[in-house]
Amino acid sequence: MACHCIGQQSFPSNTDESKVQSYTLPDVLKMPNGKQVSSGKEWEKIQRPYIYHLYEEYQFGRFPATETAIRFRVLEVNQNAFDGVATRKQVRIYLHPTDTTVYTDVLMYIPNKIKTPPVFLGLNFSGNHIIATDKNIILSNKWVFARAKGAINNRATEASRGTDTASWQVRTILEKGFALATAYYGDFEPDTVTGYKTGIRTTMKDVLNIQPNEWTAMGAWAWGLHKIVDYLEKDKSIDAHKIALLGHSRLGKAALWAAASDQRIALIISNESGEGGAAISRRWYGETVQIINAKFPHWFAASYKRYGDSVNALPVDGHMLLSLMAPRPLYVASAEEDTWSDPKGEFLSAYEAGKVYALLGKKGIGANVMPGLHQPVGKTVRYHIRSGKHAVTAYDWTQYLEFAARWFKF
Ligand code: GTR
Repeated sequence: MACHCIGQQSFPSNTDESKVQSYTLPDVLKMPNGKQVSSGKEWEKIQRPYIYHLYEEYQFGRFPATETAIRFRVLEVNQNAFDGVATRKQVRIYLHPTDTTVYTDVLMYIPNKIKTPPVFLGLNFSGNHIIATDKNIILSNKWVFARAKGAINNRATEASRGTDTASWQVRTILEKGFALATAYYGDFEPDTVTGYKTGIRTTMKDVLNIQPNEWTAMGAWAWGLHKIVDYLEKDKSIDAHKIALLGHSRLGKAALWAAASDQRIALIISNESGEGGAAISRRWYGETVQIINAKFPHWFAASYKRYGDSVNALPVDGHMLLSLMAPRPLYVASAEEDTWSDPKGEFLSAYEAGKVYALLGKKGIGANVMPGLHQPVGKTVRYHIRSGKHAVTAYDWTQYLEFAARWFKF
């Protein structure tokens, strides 16, 4: 047993499969009245909203019910990006009706050869400028982590450009005929305990009719994606019916919550989203509810913290979050060395969510036996585990592009 220290306190964490105790998952098809869901209609009308609200109550906080209209300004368009392969577009989305300092900048690359292509959407970790070496990407001037590459005094510098190209594989995405849209998650809320004070949970609270403590940083990032989808629906250069949302790690958790909250997102990819994302919390392996709440108290609802040492009583678990993606195509991926995210827990969760997909006439992952490395399994719900560490790699992108191409008949 390894002990994970946060400040003076240490929390137990485990990576020994033989020490994982048995657990019982909440039955995703058991309705509040005790009966089993027996039709797709019952799922849509009763069970899905019920599970969604459990997530609002116990994990992510309330998702703003007040819809707002966005305004946007195209800051820049250039048809010669990536040696003429793509059009680069940078769009500022104003989130607040009057305060023009509340915005997110979306960077898009759209393949020139394809008319209204499907689009991959994903938040990035420290500014749009990290995803490609393209010098024309506007350098974010928002707060970033001190550890972000090239950062000085928590701000990006020229040295920050192109520091995460490996995670984005833009050229490959374009070659396969997809567009890409990305924005910095810190545009919505800086990822710190006090980040809400300068983020949209404060700046938008009167517009959205929600107090900062009624929702969470994860909720803010998910809502940010929701607003980008509003924009994509207005952008005639891409097909907004074919939005594939990809999220890695903490942004995988945010992506799952965004897709649970916004069904315009047509396809979802959880890349190593781990605890609080795809993984099964009841499995004592890797990160735990207790650890994640101690380390990142701003990510989740206060009620989630009550389950740190009684995880078996938690009304939700990863398979229920994944079931909120149904019937949309869902890809869950793990990495062998990423034990912190609990690959087996991610797999089992994807497998379990298959019950809801089956109810809706879709095929999940057939067997509950984990596949070997680099052997993707499943149809509408797909899963792979690859060798290597916690990251988004070229291998992952190859699978996601193939998956999206198949589902978008593209
Ligand atoms: C870790 C955290 C994980 C995961 C990861 C990341 O520190 O414990 O839940 O979200 O960060 O986002 O890279």
